Amino acid sequence: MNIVDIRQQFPILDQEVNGKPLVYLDSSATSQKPLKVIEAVEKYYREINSNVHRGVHTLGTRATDAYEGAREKVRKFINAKSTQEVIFTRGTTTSINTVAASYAAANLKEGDEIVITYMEHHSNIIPWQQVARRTGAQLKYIPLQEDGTISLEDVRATVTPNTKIVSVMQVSNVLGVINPVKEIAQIAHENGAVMVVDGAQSAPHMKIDVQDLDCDFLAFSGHKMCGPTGIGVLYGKKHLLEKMEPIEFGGEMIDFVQLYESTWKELPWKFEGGTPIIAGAVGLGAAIDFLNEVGLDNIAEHEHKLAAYALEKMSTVEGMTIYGPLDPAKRAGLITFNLADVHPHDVATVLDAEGIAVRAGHHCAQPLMRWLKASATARASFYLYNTEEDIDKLVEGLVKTKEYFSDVF
Ligand code: 7TS
Repeated sequence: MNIVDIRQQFPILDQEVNGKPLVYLDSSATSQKPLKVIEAVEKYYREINSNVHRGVHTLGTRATDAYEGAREKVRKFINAKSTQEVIFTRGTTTSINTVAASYAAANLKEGDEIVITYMEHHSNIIPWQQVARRTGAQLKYIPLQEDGTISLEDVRATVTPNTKIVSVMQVSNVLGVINPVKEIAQIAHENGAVMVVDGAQSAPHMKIDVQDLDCDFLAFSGHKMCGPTGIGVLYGKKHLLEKMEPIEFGGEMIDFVQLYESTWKELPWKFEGGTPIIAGAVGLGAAIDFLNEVGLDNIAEHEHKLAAYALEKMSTVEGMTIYGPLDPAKRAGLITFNLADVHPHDVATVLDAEGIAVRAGHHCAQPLMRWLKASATARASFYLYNTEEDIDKLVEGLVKTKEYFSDVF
């Protein structure tokens, strides 16, 4: 599929915002949705909608097949051994909270350690703070190098035989760095810890093979990878998930219910209490078909080129500070920046008037913002539908912003 065909799949891109053609550079927050996904969700509601795993009627069977078919697509997408290892959740946040509330709460005690990094998203910090508080375990941070990357020496120095959980993002939503999670998983395992990977910013953009990474858990969100909001995935190794208790109890997840005790369904359903996110899963399945059709390697290459182009062009704007490594080889497709003393919200407002959507704020990474010594930053993030022309418009917009706030230069 060439870029014209790809863009045609995204009807939302074909509109004017504030009288200018929309330039959408906020895909790290949420991606746009291709027709394939919109149509799959519509077809589900028009033709299939019914509850799953319950009735014997035909629509119920079709809905169950569609839901479980989506699970198989996810399994293949991440190369899990079995669909029993693929749990549908609301998104990355719920997936990480499930590991913290179920696995960590049951297995951690005083003296144990949980290791994360300074660059984590709040949803990979707060669940661990909470479980550390409840169990008496200690939360430790792997420091960052000057350019925002992680060194394996620092990982080795932080992870000890007392470490029970290591949880790291594969791609940073602020620095754009790609972390060596496979090597970190190996260090975690040498110390007897389990490895959790936050794949929110990697699963949409690069091929992930959970068996090759040898991670114990992987969390990601459908809405960042062309799928609907409200659906996400928790992958876990079967032998770990089998020993874990569900965190939501009710319909769908039980086997037998007695008056005073109950037993659970087998994996993965014991973690999917209540009516599941059926249309969301169907939409995610269609998103995976779409991403496979374009090719994850092609998407990664396209974004890599865009990031290299953006780094080069944006660096020419006077007063520009770019966060994270300047070597494009170390980065994924997003660039976080500040323009002299102009507040990032002002940058985003001027760009919005030009039809350009970027994000401004702390990007749910306040500890990292403090490490960067920035109270807030602006961020442009790219996906398969972005072009060099989008980046040219961003740079033009930034020059305009600079002129607009010329008194601070
Ligand atoms: N982890 C990372 C690395 C993320 O970037 C995000 C969302 C999450 C977890 C949480 O995902 P959710 O789908 O459960 O909300 N990141 C962003 C962002 O960068 N801007 O808006 C949301």
